[in-house]
Amino acid sequence: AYLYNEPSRTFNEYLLVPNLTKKDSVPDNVSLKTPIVRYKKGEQCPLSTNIPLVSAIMQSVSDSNMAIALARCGGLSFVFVSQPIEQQAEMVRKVKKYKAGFVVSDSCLKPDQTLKDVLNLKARTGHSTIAVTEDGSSTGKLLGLIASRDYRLSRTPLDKKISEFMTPFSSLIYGTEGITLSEANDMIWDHKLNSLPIVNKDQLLVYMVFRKDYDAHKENPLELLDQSKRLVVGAGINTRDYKERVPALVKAGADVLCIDSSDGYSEWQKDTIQWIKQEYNGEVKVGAGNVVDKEGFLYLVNAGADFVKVGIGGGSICITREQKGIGRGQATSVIEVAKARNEYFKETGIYVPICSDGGIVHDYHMTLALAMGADFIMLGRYFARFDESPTRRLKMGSSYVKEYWGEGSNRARNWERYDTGGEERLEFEEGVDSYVPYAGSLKDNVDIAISKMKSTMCNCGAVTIEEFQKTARLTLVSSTSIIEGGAHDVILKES
Ligand code: MZP
Repeated sequence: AYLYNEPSRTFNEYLLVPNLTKKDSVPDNVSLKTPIVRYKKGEQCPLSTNIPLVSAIMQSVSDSNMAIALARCGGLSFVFVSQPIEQQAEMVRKVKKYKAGFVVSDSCLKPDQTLKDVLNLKARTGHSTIAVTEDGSSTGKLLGLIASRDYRLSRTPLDKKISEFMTPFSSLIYGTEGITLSEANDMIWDHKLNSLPIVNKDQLLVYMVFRKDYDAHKENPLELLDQSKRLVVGAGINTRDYKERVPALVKAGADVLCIDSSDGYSEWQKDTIQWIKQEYNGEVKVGAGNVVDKEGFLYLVNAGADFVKVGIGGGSICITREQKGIGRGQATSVIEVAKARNEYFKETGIYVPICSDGGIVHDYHMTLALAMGADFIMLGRYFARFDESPTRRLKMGSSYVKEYWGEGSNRARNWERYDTGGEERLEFEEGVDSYVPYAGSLKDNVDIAISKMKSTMCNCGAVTIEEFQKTARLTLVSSTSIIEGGAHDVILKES
């Protein structure tokens, strides 16, 4: 057997060492935009997200509700695969009903105004809103109005309600054709955001993703409106029924697929990727994994994978290492695969993003994963704790918990994920059924995690993920310095 000389390591064993913080290295200047699928040097990545977080391909994490909430925050969900094909496709369709767009103007609003009228009011009001017109022209009929975060909303209860929904990346349309603005207002006041009414099938009341980096001086809002897109959603697939599942998901509008498996270094994955690439002339994007080393990465990349997912055995609900004795420390896996990704880019001019999957316990682990070279991060436990996850919330003692179970548990029965070509059943469990502490809304938690991430990047003098990956300096920590890192040698006051 080949023996690795160094132990494989986890996120907990590393810290970042600050670099020079320049005066313009401030959180507002940090962009967390990140590529999701492969692209050629000098070309634009065909699919990127505004924050580097994606939700796990799991029954207890990623349904349409989670996908809508996360896409609104600038991330992406992969709807779980361990369900009937039509049911999964329906979840994808549900997410795709929502539109994302990028139009910004500073203006005041009235439902019978044209966009031109609205723009003319800009100077007088100083309000920042987004207007959407039927034909995208400034004289077209006004379809909707979006309040951006900057919109100084405080005068009416509706204003307050709308501002509650805002994230740094999102905005809300609250008008639509066929109804007056005040009617739209009433509807929103009465409904939760995730159940916004569809007042007219053709003119959906839709949610818009507001680009944080929008620059009103450089970009024409009307041009950005023709580019108006629907919310982005991914979907998991397996290496068994892909010939039926993939066409259904593609038809439903999935933007990207990902083969979901605990061990991706297999000929099954190669066959699946190649079938998809041939069948759709290379146009359908598909990620693969999971792998933990250079060999696995290159195998999937050469098979045509659009991104590669990294991690075996590090998931919070995962007992693969205990059951089968395979796996590798997550930090070491990410570092090695990122190195292989960079070498491959240098040799071929093709950049294949990598996703660190599983094992994130603290928010700062996300930042470490990026520094180690991950382009984006997949999380299960993290998202399972929020209102938007599909599982039950229960009271346990004096606190609330949410259910969270692994795809390799008897509860999920996702034998395809652990398939080694044998019988069509889960022969033994590789995951557990558990509870996680309930943590409130996704938006509140993601906002905090993102702000910590940006703050750390500023400490390290980086304002983009690419720059951070290149310049970050990581140090291993001893077990005693981990103790030093928490509050120590003080008597904590009761909170
Ligand atoms: P975590 O964010 O909860 O630590 O890990 C989530 C990841 O664990 C998933 O994205 C998936 O790769 C992996 N997973 C899901 N189910 C199991 C299992 O039952 C598992 N063993 O390991």
